[in-house]
Amino acid sequence: MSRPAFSARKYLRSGLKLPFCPGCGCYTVINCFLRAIYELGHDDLSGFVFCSGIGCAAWIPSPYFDADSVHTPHGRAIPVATGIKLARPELSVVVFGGDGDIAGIGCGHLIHAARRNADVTVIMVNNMVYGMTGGQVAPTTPLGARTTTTPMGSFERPLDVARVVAACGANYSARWTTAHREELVQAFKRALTGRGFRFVEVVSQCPTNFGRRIGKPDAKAMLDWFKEASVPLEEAERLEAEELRGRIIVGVFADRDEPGLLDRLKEAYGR
Ligand SMILES: Cc1ncc(C[n+]2csc(CCOP(=O)(O)OP(=O)(O)O)c2C)c(N)n1
Ligand code: SF4
Ligand SMILES: [Mg+2]
Repeated sequence: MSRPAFSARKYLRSGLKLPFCPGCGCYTVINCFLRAIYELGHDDLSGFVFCSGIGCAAWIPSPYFDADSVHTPHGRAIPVATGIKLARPELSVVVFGGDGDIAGIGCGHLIHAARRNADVTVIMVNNMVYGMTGGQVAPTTPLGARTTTTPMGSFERPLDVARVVAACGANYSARWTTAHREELVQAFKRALTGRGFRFVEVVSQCPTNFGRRIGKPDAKAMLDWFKEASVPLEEAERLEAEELRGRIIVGVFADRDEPGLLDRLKEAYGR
């Protein structure tokens, strides 16, 4: 008997309505992630544990995925996920979080989990602001962008999160946008297999609390911007810093198969 066609509903709890605003990029993240799960041959989410902190993106897995999940305090999902993986190595542990959660308040955990090559997958939805709390400036806000707390434009340079994670020693780090659906599915599939720390940054639209303040009031305007601004990593490496201003560098920043934290522990303690 052939396998039924992909349906995201199959992996979601019935009777619950997703909480995101119309046009939010979180819908695309969910769809691409569940498609990756399907394409990897999983007919349900048994064998997975999802971990998330606080923020709109942190609501992606729980309670909506029909799976075991944990909510942690803001920024603390990665250490909790690492602990789950160490206690139950047979489970696949996946963190979902926003840019504020993962690269702001939780940045120390991110860096050290990447350094340790902890055997978890982290999906960071980068909407460039603190979306849930109204659109305040975040460590990922583009230079000059208007937010509620930078009405004259952000005067700080954004953190290049996927590059930092790669530099810290993670086995896999990639960045795509919600306008790159097929690339996202492939990146999620890669991140869900193998060992060590695997990180996918998804540049995503928040029309409600960011787009409308920068003259891109709906999902289409934001997706058009992502398409125009994206530049593949290989091409970006040939461009000058000034030419890269305002561009979104997409691609794979690290893809290796070094021993993960579990392998290192086994090596050190013999079990
Ligand atoms: C310790 C702590 N500090 C601050 C907050 C308030 N808070 C809730 S969500 C949030 C921002 C979330 O931003 P991000 O992680 O980017 O997620 P988004 O909503 O943009 O998806 C903040 C600061 C909190 N809940 N806990
Ligand atoms: S506030 Fe922004 S990130 Fe949050 S659900 Fe609405 S569109 Fe999405
Ligand atoms: Mg955010």
